[in-house]
Amino acid sequence: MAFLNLTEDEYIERYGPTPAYMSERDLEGEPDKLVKTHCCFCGVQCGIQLKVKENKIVGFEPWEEFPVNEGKLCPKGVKRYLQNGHPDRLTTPLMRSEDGFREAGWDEALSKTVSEIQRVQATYGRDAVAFLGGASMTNEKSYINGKFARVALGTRNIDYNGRLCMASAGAANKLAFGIDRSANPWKDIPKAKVLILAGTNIAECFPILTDYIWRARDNGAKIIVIDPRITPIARTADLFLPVRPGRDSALAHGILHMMIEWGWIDEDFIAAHTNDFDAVRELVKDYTPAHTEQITGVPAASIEQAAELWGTAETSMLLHARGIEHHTKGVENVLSYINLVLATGRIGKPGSGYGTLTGQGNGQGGREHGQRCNQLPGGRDINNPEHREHIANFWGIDETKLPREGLTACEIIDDIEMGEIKALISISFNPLVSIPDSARTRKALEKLEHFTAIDFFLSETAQYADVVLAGSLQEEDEGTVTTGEGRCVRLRPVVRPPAEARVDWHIIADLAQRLGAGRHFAHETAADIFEELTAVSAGGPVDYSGMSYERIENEMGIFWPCPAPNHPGTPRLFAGGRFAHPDGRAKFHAFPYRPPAEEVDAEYPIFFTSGRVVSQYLSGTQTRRIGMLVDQYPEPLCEIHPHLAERLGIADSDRVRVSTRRGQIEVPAQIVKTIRPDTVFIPYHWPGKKAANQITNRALDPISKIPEFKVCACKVEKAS
Ligand SMILES: Nc1nc2c(c(=O)[nH]1)N[C@H]1C(S)=C(S)[C@@H](COP(=O)(O)OP(=O)(O)OC[C@H]3O[C@@H](n4cnc5c(=O)[nH]c(N)nc54)[C@H](O)[C@@H]3O)O[C@H]1N2
Ligand SMILES: Nc1nc2c(c(=O)[nH]1)N[C@H]1C(S)=C(S)[C@@H](COP(=O)(O)OP(=O)(O)OC[C@H]3O[C@@H](n4cnc5c(=O)[nH]c(N)nc54)[C@H](O)[C@@H]3O)O[C@H]1N2
Ligand code: SF4
Ligand SMILES: [Mo]
Repeated sequence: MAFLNLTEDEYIERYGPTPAYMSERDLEGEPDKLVKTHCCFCGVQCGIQLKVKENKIVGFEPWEEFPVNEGKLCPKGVKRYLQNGHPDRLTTPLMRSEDGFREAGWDEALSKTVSEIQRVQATYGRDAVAFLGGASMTNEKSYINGKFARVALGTRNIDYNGRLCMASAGAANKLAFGIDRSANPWKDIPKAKVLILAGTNIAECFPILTDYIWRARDNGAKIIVIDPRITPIARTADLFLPVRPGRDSALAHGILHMMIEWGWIDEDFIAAHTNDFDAVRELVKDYTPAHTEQITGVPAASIEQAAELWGTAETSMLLHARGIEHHTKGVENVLSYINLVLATGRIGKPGSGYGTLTGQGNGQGGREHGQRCNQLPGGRDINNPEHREHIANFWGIDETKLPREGLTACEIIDDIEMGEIKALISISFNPLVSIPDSARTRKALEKLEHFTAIDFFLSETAQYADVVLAGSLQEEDEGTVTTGEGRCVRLRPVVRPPAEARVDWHIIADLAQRLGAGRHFAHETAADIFEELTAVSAGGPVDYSGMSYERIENEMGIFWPCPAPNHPGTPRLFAGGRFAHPDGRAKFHAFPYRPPAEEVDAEYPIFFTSGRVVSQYLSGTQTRRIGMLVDQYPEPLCEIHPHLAERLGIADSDRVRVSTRRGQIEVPAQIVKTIRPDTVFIPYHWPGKKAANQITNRALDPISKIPEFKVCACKVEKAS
C-alpha cells in the first residue's frame, strides 16, 4: 500500500486497540470496493458511494437507494473525493520551532500539549484552557469533545463553530416549541401549497433540496422568497420580497398584521395549542403595510400579497437559514417568522410545517451531544440540577466537579484577547477566517501561551498553533451524523488515515489518557461511543436511546426522538398540535423590531452583507484545494447593483475597496442587477486579505451569541 507507510500491525502496535473499521472486514481481500456513506459537506448529507482502491478514494458512484437525494449530488459532492489524496494533507504532527513548523512524533507532540495544559491550569486555573469544537464532526466526536473538556480538562470554556451558524435557530426553536429540531421531514416540502424561503440561498447552499422546492412548484405551490438579493431560487419565485438587511422581524410582523386584519389566522388552533398570542396581536397592530415598508424597504403591496398567499393556503412550509439568523436579533427574527406558522395552525401535519436549514454536515447532531458551553449530552441543560446529576452519575464523577456554563465561541476569542484564557485546543474550526473582525481574532491567537490545533489541513488558524495534530477526514473514521431534517445517518469507514495521521477521537482519547482521565475514554470503537451517547441520552430532551448502527443502516437513518429499540423514530414532530413544552403548547413571542448593531450613516452609507457561493465551502480550507471547484469561483467578488456602481464610478471587474469601522478589503466588482442598490455582498470563503471577515461586525445576539455576519455599514470606493 503505497499510500500508507504503516502496516496494520504497525498501526496497532503504535496506537493500541484497533477500531472495528480497521479489521479485515473492510480492508482485506477486497482490492476495489464501493462504500455507501454520505457527503462530507452540507447538512443535507446526501448519500454517496465512494470508490476505494488500496486505501485511497479514487472516485464515486451515485447511491440511488438513499431516499433523500436518490443518487443526485451537487458540484461539491461530486468533487469531494479529491481531498483524500491532496498533497497538503497533514500526515504527521507538527511543532513550532524557531524557523516555522517541523515534523514531530506523536509522543513528543502530545506530551507538549499536555504539559502546557497542565502548566497553564496550575498557574491560572482550570478555566484558563478553552476547547473549540465543530459541527462537521460526527455525533460521536461531538460527544467525546464535550466529555473531554468537562472530565479531562475540567474547564467550563468549551464551545463550537455552530455558534456561528445554528445558534439563533436552535435557541428560537427551544423557546417556541420546546425542542430544537426541524419540525418536518423534507419529503413534506413537495406537499406544501405555499413556501416561504426566508434568508436562504437554497439553490447554492442546499442544491439538492432545491429539487424538493421544484417538486412543490410542479404540484402547484406558490413560492415566496425573502432576501436582499435575487438569488437563483428567487428568480423563479412567485413573490420576491427584497428586504433591506437586518429588518426581518419587522417584515414578519407586517405580514402577520395583514393576516389578522383579513381574518386569515386559525383562532381555534391558537386557543387550543399555543400561549401568548395576545401580546403578538397587540404588537403587530403598529406594523401596517406602510410602516413596514418604511422599515424594510419591501413595497406595501408585496407585504399584502405575501399575507394573502400565506394566509389563505391549505398547506404550507416556512424554511429559513442564516440570512435571518446571523443578526444581533437572530433569535427574534426566527421567533417572528415562527409566529406566522403558529398563527395559521399549519404545523405537525403532512405538507405543513416549519424548518431551519441546518448548515454544516452535522449542524444538527453537532449541537445535541454536549459540545456547547451551556449543554450536556442528550440536549440537557448544564444549569439544570437534575440534568447535571444525571450526567455526573453516568460519567462516574462528582456533580460538584462538573464545570458550570462557560463562554461561547466568540466570547472565548475575546477572553483570549483580554488575557483571561491562556491556552486553546481547537478541532475542526477555523476562526481566523470565519469569525468577524479577523484583526481582533489574529491578536487573540498571537496572545495565547499555548495553542494546539487538530485538523487535516494546515488551516489559517492552525498556522498560529504551537502544536498541530494531524486528524482525520470524514471518510477516515466512522460514526453517525444527524441531517437537517433530524435523521441520524451512518457514515461508514471508507479508508484509514494516511501515514501518521490519526482518527480525531483517538487523539482526544490519548490526550485524556495523558491527563489522567483515561478510564473515562476507554472506547475501542466509534460504536462504543455511540452506545454510550445513546444510553446517556435516554430520557433527555434529545433521545437517541433506541438507535443502533445496525438499525440506522437498515432503516436508511432514524429521526430522533427514538426512545426505544422498537420505536420507529419521529420524522414529523408536533402531531395533533402537541408541542414539547411541559404544558404541550407552543409559545408566541412578541419582540418589537429593533435595528441592527450598526446602521448606515454619512460616513458608511452602504449595507454590507456576506454569505456563500455554490462551489466553495465555509472557510474554504477544503474546497479551495479542489481544483475544479476553485475554477468555478476562484476569488471573492463584490456584488454591486448597476445604479450604485454608476454613482461610484465603478465598472465591472474594477477593483473596489470596501471599508468598515473594523478594516477593509479589496476585491473585483461584479456588477449585478440581482442585489438591492443600497447593499453590497462578498462571499467569505477566503483567508487573509481576501477575507470578508476583515470588515464584519463582532456584535452578538444577546441570547444565541451569534455574530452579526449579515449586516453592517460600509463604504465602497474604486481602488486605485
Ligand atoms: N455552497 C455552499 N453550501 C453551503 C455552505 C457553503 O459554505 N457553501 N455552508 C453550509 C452552511 S454551514 C450553512 S450555515 C448554510 C448557509 O446557507 P444560507 O443561509 O442559505 O446561505 P448564506 O449565503 O449564508 O445566506 C443566505 C442568504 O441570506 C441573505 N441575506 C443577507 N442578509 C439578509 C437579511 O437581513 N435578511 C434576509 N432575509 N436575508 C439576508 C443573503 O443575500 C443570502 O442569499 O449553507 C450550507 N451549505
Ligand atoms: N462573513 C461571514 N462569516 C461566516 C459566515 C457568513 O455567512 N459570513 N458563516 C458562518 C457559518 S454559518 C459557519 S458554519 C462558520 C464555519 O466556520 P468554520 O467552522 O471555521 O469553517 P470550516 O471551514 O468548517 O473550518 C473547519 C476547519 O476544520 C477542518 N475540518 C473539517 N472537518 C473536520 C473533521 O472532521 N476533523 C477535523 N479534525 N477537522 C475538520 C477544516 O479543514 C477547517 O480547517 O463560518 C461562519 N462565518
Ligand atoms: S447538497 Fe450538500 S450534502 Fe448534497 S452533495 Fe451538495 S454539499 Fe454534499
Ligand atoms: Mo453554517
